[in-house]
Amino acid sequence: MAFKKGYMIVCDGSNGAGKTTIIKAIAAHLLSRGREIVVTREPGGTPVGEKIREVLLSPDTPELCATTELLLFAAARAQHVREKIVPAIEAGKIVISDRFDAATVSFQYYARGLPLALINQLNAIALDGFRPDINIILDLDPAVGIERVNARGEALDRMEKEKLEFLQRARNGYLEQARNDPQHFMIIDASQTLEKVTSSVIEIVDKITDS
Ligand code: T5A
Repeated sequence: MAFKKGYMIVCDGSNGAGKTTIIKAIAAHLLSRGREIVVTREPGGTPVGEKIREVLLSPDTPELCATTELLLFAAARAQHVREKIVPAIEAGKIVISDRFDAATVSFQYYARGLPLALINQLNAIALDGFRPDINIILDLDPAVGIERVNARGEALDRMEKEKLEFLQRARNGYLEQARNDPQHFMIIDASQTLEKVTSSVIEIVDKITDS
């Protein structure tokens, strides 16, 4: 079958909810259907973005102020959209991103408390008119998510070291965004078994990419 159109699928949600794991499953599924894919992440995805990621997530810089944090997420996104995402979509590929612009609304507005108008303005500059086809939100109690990250045996990053109430506010931010824009957001209960979460996500991906 000839595929003409590129798409962008974002997998986002609570910390440790299983995004990385699910993205691998989506990628394998799409490849098995003959689709060309690009797997990427935020912050990061480009050489510049990955350098910014190090600054943002290193637990060694707890002094990073909220405005600097916001500007760095936006800067990484501006580079990501222009260097990687838009060219891939124009080439008919399916881009799967681990987090994207909704994360800034959840973390820097709902959790950090920066002004929504400023965040929307910076996202608009970074996105330059682009928007993903769907945000699949893996929803999980952050306490459970952090337990999963701990069980993975890795150190917590600067954001994961925030208080649970902060992570809870970010979680609520995703739920609120989904309520306000059901056309572009799908919530998946990430406390279910991995098999269940995977099959629900694949169903959504197929609906989007077969359309
Ligand atoms: N951020 C990001 C902002 O503040 N603003 C922004 O604009 C952006 C873009 C990014 C951080 O930056 C913040 C948000 C984040 O705090 P990240 O790498 O996206 O960092 O952060 P995390 O969400 O913390 O990502 P993790 O890699 O830690 O978690 P994942 O990818 O969600 O989880 P994953 O797949 O590694 O799974 C965790 C463990 O759980 C198991 C897996 O096997 C693994 O061991 N697991 C399950 N176990 C049981 N049942 C299931 N259903 C499971 N699914 C996975």
